[in-house]
Amino acid sequence: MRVEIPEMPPQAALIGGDWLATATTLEMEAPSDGRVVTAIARCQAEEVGAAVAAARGAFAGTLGDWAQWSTRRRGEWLLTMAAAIDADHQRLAALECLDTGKPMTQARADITACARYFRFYGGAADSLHGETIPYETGFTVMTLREPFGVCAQIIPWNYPAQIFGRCVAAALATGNTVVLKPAEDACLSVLRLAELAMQCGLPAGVLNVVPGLGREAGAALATHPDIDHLSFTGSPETGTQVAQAAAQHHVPVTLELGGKSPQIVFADADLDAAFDAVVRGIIQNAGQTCSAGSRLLVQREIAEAFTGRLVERFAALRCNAGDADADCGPLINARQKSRLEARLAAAEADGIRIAARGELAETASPAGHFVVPHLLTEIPDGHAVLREELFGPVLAVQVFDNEAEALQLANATDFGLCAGIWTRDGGRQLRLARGIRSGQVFINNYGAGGGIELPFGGVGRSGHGREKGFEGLRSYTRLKTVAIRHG
Ligand code: TXE
Repeated sequence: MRVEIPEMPPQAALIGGDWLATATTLEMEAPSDGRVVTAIARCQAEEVGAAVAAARGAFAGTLGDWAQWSTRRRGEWLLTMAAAIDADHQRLAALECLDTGKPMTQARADITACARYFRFYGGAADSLHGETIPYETGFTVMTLREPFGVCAQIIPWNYPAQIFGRCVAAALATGNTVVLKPAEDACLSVLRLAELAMQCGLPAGVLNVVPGLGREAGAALATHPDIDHLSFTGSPETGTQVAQAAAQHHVPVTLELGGKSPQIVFADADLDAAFDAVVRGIIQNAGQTCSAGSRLLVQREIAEAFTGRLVERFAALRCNAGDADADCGPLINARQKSRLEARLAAAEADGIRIAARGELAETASPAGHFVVPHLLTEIPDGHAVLREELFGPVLAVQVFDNEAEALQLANATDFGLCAGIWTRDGGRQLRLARGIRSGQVFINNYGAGGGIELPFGGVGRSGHGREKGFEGLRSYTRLKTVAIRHG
């Protein structure tokens, strides 16, 4: 079923409660067929400066006093926003599907998740508290959890609505104000969400959105001297740049930089359940998921049979436009497509076997940025396809003999975001869960990013800091210790 073209959001930036046009705009292409569907504002340093000033004013200043709203009142606002997202579900999902090219079913799941972030953090807003600390006689010591102030948020194109929910809901629930720079490749759902936030009565300046290019609006935001916190989701290279910029002003940074996550399947596992999760973990959003299970480690006894099943399944996977709701949509743009194709060609030239390829549907547009799913086997140890994030529907298979080898292979990457362990052996589950170097471990399931409630973030090249769940709420506050000597 084709999805109707939704009404487009404003071609402007949201600054201080007003939608402001910029001198120039950026055309937005649909990745499924290359059609220009609308344009977005192209903010420069001047607009970013105005947005930061508005966020400062709304935090506690000329524009308002968001930080002084009671936690209950802020929570209620978030719940109102969650209901507005639900009411706008069809339009938001259609925008997300068109803009990212992801299958409509996935786009719908993303909008549902976005609403859940607002509902979860709306409910949690008045449950976060400091502590009292036993100290010397005659003292009472307590900790206060305070908002940072102005939070800068730079988000990517792979899950615009979900990441908006994850970052904005947690920051607002804790009393911060926000300047958000969405990705130039996909941000239509974000602009619509910002429109909804204003319709739900969010005070002017509490949320500001400055669309534009990374090297212009993004760099201006990361280097701005008046931000108090920076949260970035994207590539390790850009993550390094923004963290260096923030360090100039001693601004704390949360970095979520992707991964090279393994799924480890032992011979004693529920192999049907593992099989489905392994396939889903890599084709979701055409593999453009930070938590994609892009490596399969499979025990030798079952390797041939398990891989044989994967060959059949991969050959049957279909790619098509987002609204055709196939197994995979396109990649986000021509650059990501040619980057992935070059890596696949290099892998083949290095003798890696392409054991199976999916197919492009006959109705798919030749102008879409499609790369069909690939299953790679016979990979030399340490090859780039085992270490680098390919960000496409490509599963790299390795075979292991025993638990020790599985652990060594799982940790043989600089990334460390997620891992899946499939075994019925309880001792092995716990040994591996402890031994694996990653922010999340799933045993006999693979959450592909995990739920809203589960703390999420990486180690090593995957970044640092935690978002989602209560931990995400804490990470948008800083602790103040108050020591009272009363005798
Ligand atoms: O990322 P960038 P790209 C990984 C994935 C992908 C690769 C490249 O491996 O193949 O990164 O994608 C903004 N100052 N991930 O080039 O450049 C940019 O506008 C400030 C993993 O799209 O990191 C966008 O809003 N900001 C990932 C955001 O940074 C800058 C999601 C991400 O873009 C900037 C996306 C600058 N100098 C890609 N340059 C994940 N963790 O899920 C760019 N930006």
